[in-house]
Formats: sequence, structure tokens, C-alpha cells
Amino acid sequence: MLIDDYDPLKKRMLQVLDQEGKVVNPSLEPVLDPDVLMRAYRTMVLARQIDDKAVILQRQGRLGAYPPNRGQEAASLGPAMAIGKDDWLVWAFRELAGLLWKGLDPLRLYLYWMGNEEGSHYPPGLKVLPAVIPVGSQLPIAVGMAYASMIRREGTVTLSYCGDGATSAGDFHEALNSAGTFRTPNVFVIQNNQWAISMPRNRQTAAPTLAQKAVAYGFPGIMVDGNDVLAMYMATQEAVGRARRGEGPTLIEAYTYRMGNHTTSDDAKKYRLEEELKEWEKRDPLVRLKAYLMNRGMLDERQEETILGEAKEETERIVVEAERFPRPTVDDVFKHTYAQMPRTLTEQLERCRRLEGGGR
Ligand SMILES: Cc1ncc(C[n+]2csc(CCOP(=O)(O)OP(=O)(O)O)c2C)c(N)n1
Ligand SMILES: [Mg+2]
Repeated sequence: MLIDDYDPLKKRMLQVLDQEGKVVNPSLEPVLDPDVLMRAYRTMVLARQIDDKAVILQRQGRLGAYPPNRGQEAASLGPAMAIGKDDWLVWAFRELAGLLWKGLDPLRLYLYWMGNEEGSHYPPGLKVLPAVIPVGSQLPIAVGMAYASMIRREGTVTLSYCGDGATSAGDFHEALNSAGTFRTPNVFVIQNNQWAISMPRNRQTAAPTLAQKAVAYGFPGIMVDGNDVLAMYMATQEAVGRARRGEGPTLIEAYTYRMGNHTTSDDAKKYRLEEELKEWEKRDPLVRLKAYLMNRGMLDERQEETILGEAKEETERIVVEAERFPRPTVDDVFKHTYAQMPRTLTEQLERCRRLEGGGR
């Protein structure tokens, strides 16, 4: 097993592609249809466009606070490519490329970040939970979902994501402990982007890797180059196989980097060095996949231009569509939690309405 070869305690990291797009270890190169590889590239290009545009929209006051994904596209995409239509995807808030692959209409994502409740309404049959902002709280839910699927013998797997910061949350440990104990069909991906807002990775834990946290819970963990979409795919594919065969959960640490700010409300220059970002820019996951496809003769400069052009058009189309929706009102903040709103909230809502109307 691939996962057994990468002991997380030895700090070895699984990699398939180097930054020039060359295959480092030919025995690890996945056998993927050229159409699938090209779709992966298109998805990453589109994710980058949608992401960049979201930041611009926020600056123009057309979208709320937004967490940029730049640099983390492969870390969410590779795992999503390794699950099936009936498997669940449970995300946090920085998994744009993976969601596009799974089939979530990016219109929903723009609506969500525009504060519109419609953004959390996904079509029935799409096995994706809505965004989760309370850090780590999606993980016990993901374990419950996998446990349920196990009891019902559905044969499905639950892929969940969290950040490095989430590994400091109690929910992370409770979730992984339960998953290990009940051998649930979970695949946990930690997007270790080196920062939890301004808190660096080495202030989250004294453990040399995050993957090794799995050891304490009695299941395998593996550290993977998170900027290498093929490595992320390979590791997840194996983890999904284990889960489906009833062999229990796997933890995957995607070693990556958040190239942008934590959110549009943050200024990363205040707490991290420019050189660090420069180093990671050289490891851009999009550049790496492009180089691989070019080396294999599957992509040329002209096609690349066309794909970029199409992604830009698609992004503009989504912006227009999202802005056609009515803007959210203060009522939306209150409406969706209780069938019968408690009196305290009714009073707050009335007060907010008065304030909105210019009253006191
Ligand atoms: C329970 C909880 N505590 C604090 C916050 C504020 N907060 C939002 S994101 C974040 C850091 C998350 O870091 P990480 O898990 O590494 O994810 P990343 O933002 O790097 O993708 C914090 C502390 C929150 N949303 N939820
Ligand atoms: Mg982080």
C-alpha cells in the first residue's frame, strides 16, 4: 500500500510531479484518461478566475468577506477527483476547485459570499454540505454521516476537509477518535496552508507533521504535496478504497500554502515575510499541472489561451447571474434557524429593521 510507504512519523511526503511537471516516481503516476486530466486543468483555471474575481468584487463592495483559494487548488481538487457521485463532500470554506469538480454551480458560491441564503441551497442529489465557518465543526458531522452510511450499508465514503488551524480544535480530535474507534468510511483531508489567519503552523502543534495525528487514533495518516494534484488524487484514491472495503478512515495532510490573505479583511503582509510567499509562488499548483500536460503533449499555448478565455467568460456570466438575485435583507440573518423564532430574536429582528430604516 502506498500509504504504508509514507510513515508520517518519518516526515516523508508523497509527490508525483515536480515543479517542472516531470514525474518524480513513474510507478506513482495515476492512469487517468486525457479527458479527465484536461477537465482537471480547466477546473483549476476556472477556480483561479472565480477566486480572483471574488476578491475584486469584494473590493468594489459587490461581495462580502471572502477567503481566497489561490495556491490551494490542487489540495481540494485531487481528493474530489477520487470520490464518486454518491460519496459526500464536506468542506470548510476554502475548497473552491474541489467543489467545482463535484458539480456545485459556482453561482451558489458567489451567492453565498454575497450573503444570500440561496447560496446554501444545493440541488437535491448533490452530495455536498454547505460551507462551514465555525472552525472544525464540520468534522464530527462528517463522522456521523459516514457512520450512518456504514449502518445503512450504503457503501459511500465521506470526504471532509479542514485547515491546519482546525487541528487545534476539540472537534477535530473528537471526530478522529470516533472515526478510528468505529472504523467509519471517512477520508479526512487537512489543508495545511501553513497559517491559521496570523497563527503559523508551528504554533498549532509541537508534532512534526499533522498526518501523524492519525497514529494516536489508530488509523493511517499520510503527508502529501498539496500542490501536486496527481499526488493528492493518488493518496485519496487509496484512502477511498480502504474506506469502501470497510478498513476505516485515513488522514491526509495536504502540505500547501495560502498565497492570498486569510480573507479580504486580512493583510498577510503584517505577519509573514514576502520571501516566504515568493518561495511558494514557485510551487504554484496550476503551473505544475500545466507543465505536466505540456510535457505529455496534451496542451499547447494556444489551447491554454482558449481555456483561460472560456474561464473568464464563464466567471463574468456567473457574476451577472448572481447580481440578478435580490440583495439579502436583515431578515435573512434571522429567518433560517428556527421554525418558530424565539421572542428574544423577534425583538432583535425588529430592532435591526428599525435601525436599517434609519430609526433608533
Ligand atoms: C470555532 C472558531 N473559532 C475561531 C474562528 C475564527 N477563525 C476563522 S478562520 C480561522 C483560522 C482557520 O485556520 P485553518 O483551519 O488553518 O484554515 P485556513 O483559514 O487556513 O484555511 C479562525 C481562527 C472561527 N471561525 N471558528
Ligand atoms: Mg490554515
